[in-house]
Amino acid sequence: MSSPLILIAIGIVLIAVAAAAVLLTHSDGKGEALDPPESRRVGTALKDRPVTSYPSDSASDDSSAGGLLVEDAPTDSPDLGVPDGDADGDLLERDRIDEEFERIIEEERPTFSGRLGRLRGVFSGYVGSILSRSSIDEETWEELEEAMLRADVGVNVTTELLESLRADVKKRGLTTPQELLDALKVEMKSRLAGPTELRFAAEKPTIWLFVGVNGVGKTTTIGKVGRRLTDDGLTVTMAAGDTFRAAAAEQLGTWAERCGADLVRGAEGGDPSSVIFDAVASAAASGKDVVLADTAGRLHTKGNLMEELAKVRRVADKGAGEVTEVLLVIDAVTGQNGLEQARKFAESTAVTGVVLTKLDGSAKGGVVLPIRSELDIPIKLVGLGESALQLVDFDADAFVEALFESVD
Ligand SMILES: Nc1nc2c(ncn2[C@@H]2O[C@H](COP(=O)(O)OP(=O)(O)OP(=O)(O)O)[C@@H](O)[C@H]2O)c(=O)[nH]1
Ligand SMILES: [Mg+2]
Repeated sequence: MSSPLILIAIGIVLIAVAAAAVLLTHSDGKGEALDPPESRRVGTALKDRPVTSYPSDSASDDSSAGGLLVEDAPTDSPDLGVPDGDADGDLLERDRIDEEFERIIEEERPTFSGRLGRLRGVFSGYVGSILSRSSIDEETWEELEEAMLRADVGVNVTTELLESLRADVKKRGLTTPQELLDALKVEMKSRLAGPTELRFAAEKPTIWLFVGVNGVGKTTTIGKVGRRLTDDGLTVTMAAGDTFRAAAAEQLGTWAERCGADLVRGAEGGDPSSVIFDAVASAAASGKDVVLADTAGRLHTKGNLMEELAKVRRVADKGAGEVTEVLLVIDAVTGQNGLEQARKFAESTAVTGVVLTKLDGSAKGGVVLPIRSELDIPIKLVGLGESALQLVDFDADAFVEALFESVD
């Protein structure tokens, strides 16, 4: 081979080697452009994640395994032999980002009217149609009735409320649909109004018991109430009175850890009364202000389970302090069945107030009207999401206004 040809061949080989070197650098996991470090990937994912969808992303039918709670479980996991160095750094970075993300979520303290979700504008279609009429006629009354039944106000209260409204219209000589709707709003607001504050015992500890059917949000509500109390500078003991499943105590433990509350738990399958009794004794001994007692979800139709609950309530009152609230947690999605739940739980545990959860996702909140007016139980709190701050005092005015609000 002549020397120019040799030179050209050497040149081609050199170019090929250089090209291969460049390709190798970009495909070995260290090249920025193709594969950024783990921490940066997490950061990007965090930024791209829509903040408002996080709570519902974590929703799960199996509450004990609910994404948010399990993700945030205490990090005292056993040593898995992960070498020190980058892996630890990445874990720390991920923890930091998770904490930051949670902080962003947590700062999202909702307003009552801001997150009424599907409840908002439940009546709005009817309102538009009623207002388009020139007078109050039979069809107007029919439309009002249909609107109220759809919002789960229930037949009894709807009939009774419309009858009293008819009398009012006659007595005050109301003629326009606008006057009629205004009168209906006033009537609904006054029927729903009631005390929302949670009462404290004269002597510590105050004991609040949370009861309700399965999966309505009892444990989550305890976590939120615990957060509210500790934010106010009070000290809290949580009692894991749901002894049905070990996971229930763990779920409560996660909430306790988050807000710096004590947790008292018993053996799985143990007597819930004694767990709560022990929690009250422990709270009294350490001077805690409030005991928040969880109970296992139970069907209101099961007599033996309702009796067990009556015993829990009696025993909780036996030691130091006093049970000043028995809060019945009702899922807004339940609709009319919520009334029956309230009736049965009130019979066995003298319910002092209702917590209506998941109102962020339901248009069926109207059941609070019969609960308030037929059973005379005040609606005290409303759950508007899954995270710690998404609990607000019930606001009758805002609730009724949301029902009537027009949504375009
Ligand atoms: N969207 C929404 N979800 C909620 C709310 N409150 C609770 N949840 C969710 O409802 C599910 C059940 O909540 P839990 O607190 O475990 O219910 P529980 O009544 O303790 O359930 P059991 O102990 O099994 O009877 C979980 O996924 C919660 O995150 C709320 O106000 N809004
Ligand atoms: Mg629970």
